[in-house]
Amino acid sequence: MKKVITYGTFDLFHQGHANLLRRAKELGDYLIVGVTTDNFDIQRGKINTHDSLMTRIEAVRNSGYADQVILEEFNGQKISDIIRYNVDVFAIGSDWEGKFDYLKEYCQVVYLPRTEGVSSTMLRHKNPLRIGIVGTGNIAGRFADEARLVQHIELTAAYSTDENQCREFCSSKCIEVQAKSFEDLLGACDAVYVATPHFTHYDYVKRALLAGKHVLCETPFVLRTSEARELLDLASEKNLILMIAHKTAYCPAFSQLVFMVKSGVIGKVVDINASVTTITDENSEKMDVSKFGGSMNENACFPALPIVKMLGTDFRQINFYSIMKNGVDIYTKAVFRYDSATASFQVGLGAKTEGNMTISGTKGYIYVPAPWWKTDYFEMRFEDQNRNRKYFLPFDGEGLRYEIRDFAMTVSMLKDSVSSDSSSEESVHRSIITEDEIMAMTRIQENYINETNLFKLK
Ligand code: C2G
Repeated sequence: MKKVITYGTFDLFHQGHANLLRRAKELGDYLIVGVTTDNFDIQRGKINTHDSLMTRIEAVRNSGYADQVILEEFNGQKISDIIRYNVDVFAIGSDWEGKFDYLKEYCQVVYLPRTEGVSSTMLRHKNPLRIGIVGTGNIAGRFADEARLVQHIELTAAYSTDENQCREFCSSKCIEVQAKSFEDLLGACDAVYVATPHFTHYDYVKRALLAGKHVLCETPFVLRTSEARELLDLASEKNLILMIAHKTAYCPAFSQLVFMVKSGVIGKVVDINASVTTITDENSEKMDVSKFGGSMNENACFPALPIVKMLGTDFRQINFYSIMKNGVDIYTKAVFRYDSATASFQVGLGAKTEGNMTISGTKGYIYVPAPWWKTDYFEMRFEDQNRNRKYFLPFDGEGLRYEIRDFAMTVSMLKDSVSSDSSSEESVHRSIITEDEIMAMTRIQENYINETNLFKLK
């Protein structure tokens, strides 16, 4: 029996995929199809997949050409599969011409003609999510660059109160509409990315939601729990997505770390410590007391995330110890008391610490080296060092592509659920950062602003 193998993502399964599988099957008697896992696609830089792995497998099965479907999970697996399944022919589309010649040592390699005029990319481009950006500073620039890598979205407009900065932004990032007002911006998009100074977030987010736009809001979201509650309720009432652009939450390694801790690999968590410090120019707006500057307002949302994710939102007390200068905290240490755990973090704009994170448990601990908020690697450590493990996951570029992808996917899932069941009043969508977690993180900020258990040091 002549065995043929081929691989692919098979996203939004189309005629090109079907033709490829038919031609591959015609090369032998038995066809094995390797479908890429989401993790493998992320690792090889393909972050725009629309369909879930199960949907993609189903589509390959339904084509009727595959005798066996396997998963492709890592680089180099093709060699191992060819040997393991005793494969005679490796087939792939001609867009890969020459790329898999190294497999000729193991079997025959055939590049099959690619079907012109159809591709998953084209299908994904059909109805892109049109995003408008408000605030055109540094973070918006990084966002625009990374958004290019996520294919089912389009940056259609930008708005800033600084007209010159906005003009330059639109021209350098190839954004067509330089909106004259925020209302103009709302008219040119389906969703808004809010990247303005944090004390303006509440107002922009509220106006965007009232206009029926989905929102991705930079961190810190808002500084008052009443504002957070109102905006979350407004989004749910209007059946819109409101997501926080906390890049750490969406990066693959951080998610894996959280799931591992929750599954009990280090036992019960007894303590978490994390720090984020950046030495900042004293004249920067980030140090301006009238603009809610300072280390806590600027940076606390980063270490607050792992604490509320892994210890929960029910902290009993937080003590803050701040070193002040010109009315803002240049360094703050926060110490949390939970019913049966402690946590602490250090944030600074005028002092530097090691930016690592340690999660301590009753069986072992997890260590994430600096900068832990851009997690791509962590270690699980035990008393018996033979059990220690290192985990490496992708974190490409600025890491914003993961949150942008998640936002686009969440909005598209919401749209799908609404169109498939127009009678349902509220559609189901999941969010990586839950409402409770958003409220708890805002409560931490609010406690600080209210000076609850705040000890100001000289
Ligand atoms: N294909 C085709 N015609 C198209 C589109 C795709 O013949 N119009 C072929 C591709 O050449 C590939 C297969 O369909 O052989 C699956 O394509 P993708 O889903 O885009 O997967 P790809 O990223 O090419 O994965 O390990 C993974 C493989 O290396 C290839």
